[in-house]
Amino acid sequence: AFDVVCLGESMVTFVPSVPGRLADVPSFHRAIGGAESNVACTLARTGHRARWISRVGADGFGDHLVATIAAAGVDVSAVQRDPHRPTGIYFRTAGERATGPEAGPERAEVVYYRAGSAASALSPDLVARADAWSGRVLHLTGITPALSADAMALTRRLTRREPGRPLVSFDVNHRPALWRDADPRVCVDLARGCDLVFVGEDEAQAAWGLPDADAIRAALPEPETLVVKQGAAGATVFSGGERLRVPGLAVDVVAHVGAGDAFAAGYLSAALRGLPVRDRVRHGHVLAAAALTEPGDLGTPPSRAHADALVALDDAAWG
Ligand code: KDG
Repeated sequence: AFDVVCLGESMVTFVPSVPGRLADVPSFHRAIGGAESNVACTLARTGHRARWISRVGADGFGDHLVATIAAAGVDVSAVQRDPHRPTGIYFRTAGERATGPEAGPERAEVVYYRAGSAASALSPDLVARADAWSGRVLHLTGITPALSADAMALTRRLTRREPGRPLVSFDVNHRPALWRDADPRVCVDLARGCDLVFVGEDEAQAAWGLPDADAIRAALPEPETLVVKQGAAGATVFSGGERLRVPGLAVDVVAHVGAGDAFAAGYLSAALRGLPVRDRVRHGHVLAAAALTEPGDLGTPPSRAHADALVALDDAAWG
């Protein structure tokens, strides 16, 4: 059995050679993106048995995704190839800096080419329950229900409370560009069916109009654990009736992309190892800090021993 099964769309992503508006970028280099496979790759690299379930086209981009994710040590045996639909791709701006002399008004731009992709056909009929349930944890995100009616139906099915299911983890991952024709508040209902939920305070405000951690907990009372990420302020975690604030590490942000996935992977890794809740959140912060300080979607996580050493630093180091 696997430690974690991550299900969702991955894309080939094109990272600009220079910062600035997409309109001005002359060239791009190829990388991979996909919130769920990012979590799977990071877990595999930190010593866990991870599986990624998805669909890709029978095309070169699909070959590249499957090969790259497999090379990270992730099981890809349940990934389907669709001869009729392409692999999704996307472009986004690079070089976003929150602090320092380069700080500017520049807004991140994201352009997806994923409508009608192979992964948008993910559906309850195409994903066997035995595969989705083949790990101790099933990790999903709020990106999948935004892909298509089929992918929404699949997410509904997998977030239904049923006897014998694994622990279901859900990262809200609000992507405004995917919710132009639908109401992202549906993710509140989906999250309520999960056991562990990750959400940014900023995205809960944007997607659901909920102002703070306590309002989010009030809307999501069912999950055993709710982790509300609060950027530089750290995170507030609600778990088994407890409410705990866990400050983060201060870093000079190079790019936010991928940090949420790294946080989820760090948290899940520590949870699988049976560490206490505070240290689960600290492991999330450590991996997020590593991702925030480099430009790609999927960074290189610190080793388990290195992360453990950072988590063990005394409170003064932790804001
Ligand atoms: O979490 C990072 C993701 O945004 C990126 O890798 C691509 O999955 C992705 C998406 O849908 O935006």
